[in-house]
Amino acid sequence: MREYMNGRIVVTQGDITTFQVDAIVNAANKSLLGGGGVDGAIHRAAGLELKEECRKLGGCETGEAKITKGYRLPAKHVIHTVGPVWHGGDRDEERLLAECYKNSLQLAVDNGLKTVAFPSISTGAYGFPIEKAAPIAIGTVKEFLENHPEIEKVYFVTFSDRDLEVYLRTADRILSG
Ligand code: AR6
Repeated sequence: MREYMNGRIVVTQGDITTFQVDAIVNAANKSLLGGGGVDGAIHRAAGLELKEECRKLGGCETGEAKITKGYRLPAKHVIHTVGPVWHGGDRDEERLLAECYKNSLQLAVDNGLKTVAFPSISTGAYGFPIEKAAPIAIGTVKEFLENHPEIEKVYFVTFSDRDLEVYLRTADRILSG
């Protein structure tokens, strides 16, 4: 298993639904009622109670985040965030993606959570290029952690081999300088 660790940030590969952390982040859609990709995997693993709680949340705007319990997941909570759909880069996509990471971590802090695992938000069905998304993800989290010592560990959980390579290269560039 290839992994990169620098301080409180870990880049790794795997199925995020297996992570035993205070919260895993879900790359959801505005309805928060489930879908494909990592969202589908999380809902399948958590069980139907997750959808019942999500139904009460009244959806979520792009860039924002909402929290639920983890139900049958090993993770205690799920933080649901809605990434931007990539339209070419001129619709504020980069700022909105950074907001997803910031608002998810702020919600973790507000709830006293210390370990958080992120998937690569927006880079699947929503089409955000991974080469552009990875530095936003890692750079935004790095900056947040500098101001929030209470978060102990953040995992970037990549799924494909190619995404892992991009994240490893990006982490090396941004974090070990
Ligand atoms: N663990 C970790 N990462 C995963 C897993 C998993 N089990 N499964 C997929 N990925 P996507 P988006 C990776 O499409 O682009 C949904 O239908 C996947 O390889 O899940 O933000 C929602 O309901 C990719 O790298 O999310 C929305 O409608 C990354 O997760 C829409 O897709 C994100 O891909 C959101 O699209």
